[in-house]
Amino acid sequence: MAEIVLATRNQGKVREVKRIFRKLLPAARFVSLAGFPKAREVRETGNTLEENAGKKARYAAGVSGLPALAEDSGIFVDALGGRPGVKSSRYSSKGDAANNKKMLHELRGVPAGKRGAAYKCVAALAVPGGRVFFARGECRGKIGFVEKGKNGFGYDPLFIPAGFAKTFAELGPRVKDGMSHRKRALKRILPAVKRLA
Ligand code: ITT
Repeated sequence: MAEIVLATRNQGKVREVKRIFRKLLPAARFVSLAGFPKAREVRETGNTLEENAGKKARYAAGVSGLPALAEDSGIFVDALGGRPGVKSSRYSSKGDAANNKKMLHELRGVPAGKRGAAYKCVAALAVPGGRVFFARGECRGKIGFVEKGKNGFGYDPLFIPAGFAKTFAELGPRVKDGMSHRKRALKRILPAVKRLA
C-alpha cells in the first residue's frame, strides 16, 4: 500500500489517526510531513472545516509528491452560537489548557441542560496532481463544569459524549475511538484510501 503523508502538527491527532487506522486498515503506512524539508505551516484562513482540511491536504500532497491525509476539526458549543468551531485551536491563542479555562469561563452560569456541544471533523485525502476526497464525522455531547481526566488532548477533559457521565479524557481511547468525530470521518474516507493501493 502507498505511503500516506499525515498532514498535521497536532500530536494528539497523529496518535488518534494512527490508532484508528490500525483497526480500520492495518496495511496503511503513514509518514510525517516533518520529514519534508520544504514543508511549511499552512495558514488556516478558511471559514469552514472543509476549506482548511482541503488546503492542508493539497499542500502536503504537492510538497511531498505522495497522497496526503489531513483533517480539520473543532468543538461547536450550542450556548456560544457554535463557537469556537473552526477556530477551536486558536480560541484563547494560548494553547489547550487556556482554551479549556476560557470555555468554562464563557459558560459560567449556563445550566446542565443547556451545555450541548458537538465535536466535528472533516478529513481530506489529496492525491498529487489529482482530486481531493472529503468525509465528515460528528460526535454530540455536552460541556462539563470542571476539567476531568488525563487521556486525550484539547477539549477532552471537558467533553462528555452523549450517553455517558464521564469526559472523553476520563473514558480513554477505547471509548473515544468507538464514537469520536475523527473515527467517523476516517471510516467514511476509508474507501478512497483503499483505492490508493
Ligand atoms: P493541524 O492543523 O496541524 O492538524 P491543529 O491543532 O491546528 O493541528 P485544527 O486547526 O483542526 O488542528 O484544530 C482543532 C482543535 O480542535 C484542536 O486544537 C483541539 O483544540 C480541538 N479538537 C479537535 N478534535 C479534538 C479531540 O478529539 N479532542 C479534543 N480536542 C479536539
